[in-house]
Amino acid sequence: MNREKKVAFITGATSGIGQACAQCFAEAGWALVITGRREGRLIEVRDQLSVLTDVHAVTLDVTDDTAVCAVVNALPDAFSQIDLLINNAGLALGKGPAQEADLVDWHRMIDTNIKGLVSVTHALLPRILAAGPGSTIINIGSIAGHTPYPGGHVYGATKAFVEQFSYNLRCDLSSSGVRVTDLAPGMTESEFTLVRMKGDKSITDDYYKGTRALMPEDVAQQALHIAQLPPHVNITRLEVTPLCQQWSPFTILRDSD
Ligand code: NDP
Ligand code: 8X3
Repeated sequence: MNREKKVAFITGATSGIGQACAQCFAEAGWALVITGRREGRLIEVRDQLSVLTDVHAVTLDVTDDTAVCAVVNALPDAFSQIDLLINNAGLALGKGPAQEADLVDWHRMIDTNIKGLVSVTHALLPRILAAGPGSTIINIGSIAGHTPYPGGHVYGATKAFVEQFSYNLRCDLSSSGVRVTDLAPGMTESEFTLVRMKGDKSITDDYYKGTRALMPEDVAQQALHIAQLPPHVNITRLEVTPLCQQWSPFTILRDSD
């Protein structure tokens, strides 16, 4: 492997935004560590991208902090210095009101979107610092971390954590030259809604029908832009939405409703 290549470590690279980031950074000449739980998908992505760059693919459930440490400790030498971490693995589960939500779903979102992201960051920080000035952490947040909506309850709250954690990390890391960004997309057409709706394809299709949502590649392009900026430039938060996604007026509940 050419050691001159920068290395990007991407969680959740088996579909959607993570997979698009893997493709985009491979095309830009970065070496990749790609992870995700679905081994078959991961191998497919690795095989597609290996023609473009050096790829180390390893199955990883980010909620398993022992596995996170094991994967990081076992990184091959050529991939051991991490210039970019994209903390992308995440999910929403359910979109009904809080009072009808399943506690198991709430815990899974917290375990994945908060605890998983924190575990991966903690395990990789020494290697990101070793990569030196200009290295970058991109945390995939969401507009849901900023804008409340019915059914957003724990999902939105996990993304608010991602935003604040990103800012606080930036405070501690900037003197080392490490940049941190909360990249916060809006509606992006991926497997996200299928997962959120527990495999209900008709709800998923209806959700995207008649829209021109962001595609995962649109978000990946933003990640590449952030990572390739000069080392003194830190995008703190980048919110990106499709043009078709718009704010609404406040809902006013009236006695007659
Ligand atoms: P996808 O469902 O297409 O991708 C999610 C990825 O996360 C998959 O690769 C999945 O891999 C991985 N993942 C989920 N749980 C775990 C886990 N426990 N351990 C490891 N990997 C896991 O959705 P998106 O690409 O849209 O979502 C990516 C990120 O973007 C998420 O953090 C999401 O919250 C965020 N986001 C999405 C938006 C959207 O509208 N789609 C908008 C704003 C933010 P596998 O199942 O193989 O483990
Ligand atoms: C997902 C974006 O608008 O579905 O993070 O909550 S949204």
